Parts: sequence; C-alpha cells; structure tokens
Amino acid sequence: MKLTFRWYGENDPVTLEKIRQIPTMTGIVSAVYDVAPGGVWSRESIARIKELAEANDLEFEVVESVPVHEEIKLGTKNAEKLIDIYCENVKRLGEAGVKCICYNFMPVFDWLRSKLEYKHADGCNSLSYHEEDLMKMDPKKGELSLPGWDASYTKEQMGKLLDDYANVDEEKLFGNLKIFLDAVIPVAKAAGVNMAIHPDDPPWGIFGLPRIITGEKNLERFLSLVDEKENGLTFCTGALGANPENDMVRMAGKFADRIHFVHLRNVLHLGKRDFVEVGHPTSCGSLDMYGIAKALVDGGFDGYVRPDHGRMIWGETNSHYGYGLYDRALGATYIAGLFEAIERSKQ
Ligand SMILES: [Mn+2]
Repeated sequence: MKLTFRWYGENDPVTLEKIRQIPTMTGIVSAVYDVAPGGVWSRESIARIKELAEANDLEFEVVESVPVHEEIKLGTKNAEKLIDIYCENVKRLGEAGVKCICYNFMPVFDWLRSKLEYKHADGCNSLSYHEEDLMKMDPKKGELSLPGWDASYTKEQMGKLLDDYANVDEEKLFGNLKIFLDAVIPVAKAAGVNMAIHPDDPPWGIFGLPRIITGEKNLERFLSLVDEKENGLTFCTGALGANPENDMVRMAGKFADRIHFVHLRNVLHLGKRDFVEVGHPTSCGSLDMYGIAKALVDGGFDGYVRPDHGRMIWGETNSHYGYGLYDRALGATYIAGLFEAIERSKQ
C-alpha cells in the first residue's frame, strides 16, 4: 500500500511542504486544473507537477481526475474525437510516470451534498447529504442552489444538458462507457497506466439522471465490460458506503485485485438516503474501516490509498470543502496504523 494525499496545485493552502511532513506519506494525487474537459494537457504542465512533488520527496503517480467530457457520456457525434483526446492525455501521463488515473462517469453532477457545513456536537463541521433537501430543488427551473456547485452551466445550458440526458438511460450509459473503455484501456495498457473509475457519489440516481457505478452488481458488470487489469476501480468507501445496502467489506474483498486506488473515509448513516461525513476511524461512523482494510490486504490489494474528505476541525477553513489539512492528516495516520497492524499480523 502506498499512502497518498490529494493536492490541488500551487494555489492549494495545503502545501507540498506540509504534506511531506505527514508520516509515511509517499506521494500526491493531483491534476492539471487549468484545462477544461476535452482539452489536451500540456507536457509542461504535467512535468511541473512532478517536479514540484519530487522537490518535496513526494511521488506523482496518481492523477485525480482526468474528467470525461459530457459528450462522451452522452454518446454524441463528437464523442469519438473527444475519446481520442482523452487517450492522448492517458499516453502523456504514462510517459510522465503516472501509474493510476482516477475518473468518473457521472452525468452532469459530480459529487452532490446538500450541506457543506453540517455542525457536529463537538464543534467541528463536515459535508452532509439529506435527500429531502435535494428533492426540493428542480435544476430545470433554475432553483439549483447546491452547495459546492460552481455554476459552471447557465440555467439554459443546464436545461439543455438535462434534456439531452432524457434519452440516456442506464443501459445507454453503460453502452457509452463501453465505447469509452474499448478505446482507452488498450492505450492505458501500453502506457503502463491503470484506469480506476470512481463510484457515483452518492451511489443512486438524482434529478432523473442515470447513475451506474453504484454497487456490487453494477461494479461486476463494469469490470466485465473490458476484463483487463487496467480496467479497474477507485474504491471510495465514503461514496459506495453512503448506501447502507452496500456491503463494503464483502466488496473490498471481492474486487481487491481490480482495485488500484482507495479513498478510505467513513460516513454515518442518518437514514436510508441521508448521511454525514465523519472522522476516518470505524467507531466514528457506520463503516467497518478495519474490516474493509483487512479484506483489501487479504485479497492482495497493492495500490494507492488516500484519506478522503475530512471534517473541518481546530478552526480550519478551506474553499475546497473536505480538503483541509488537519483531519485528513489524522485520517492518513489512522490509515497507516490500520495497514501496518493488518500487514504485520500476517507475517
Ligand atoms: Mn472519493
């Protein structure tokens, strides 16, 4: 297991100098942030991240994310051209020493939460999701005031995009994903890169949009679309684990050899479709973090792990909600301890 930490680039207040001081940290997870989806990442921008990381004794082997353009998910006539550009980015990243690329295939919305600063009894705050609050909004009527949603679309663009997706059900989305994988996986293989799809967060359909990377059955189907090691998973415990019906320990064991990247984070279920993000340890939430880590190790997992969203503690603030330093660093040392104990107990 290699412990890694997400870094949002040179404007991130959580600097590389701070990240390198977290015990047992081996590398960063980052991306080129100034190119829109569908654009080619310059070799200079990629090399710059690697250079800065290495100057701080950190590796740059994991990219999160190379975003997939909406037209690829929709399967429009531009999809083929956009997939070619995606392949070019995979090739360039492989050449620069990147070994794992995290991406997702969620229509329109990336992660969704209804609160950014859910207040906990101990005074900290974190992201939370309450289905009822979300259901009150209608994105087509421009009533979308989602926290963290950067309004990258105007009301008109959003309406058009949602209309475009009206003809894309789960089957169609799976089909478009297969077209994408059929082109990208051979390129990734040649470039020495493992592709690792991130599950939908939360793992169920929202606003009538299809979501397919949601649970055990669909993950199995996803892996069989292209049955190669390079077609793998980012096992985000907080995303998949938001659904109480997902048996996270079982899935960690079952898919261990196709999991290349793990986001280890705990959530506390407040209802069937309501949850709040909590501290990483098992006792803080609803997920068996020890059981998940043990199932991964027992299943032969040998990839990258990073702490995921942290709470905001000790008065810290950050415009990237969930990506402060303090609670993620606590999560990192907890993860390092879990893995050390599990691995040592097997010797
Ligand atoms: Mn995640």
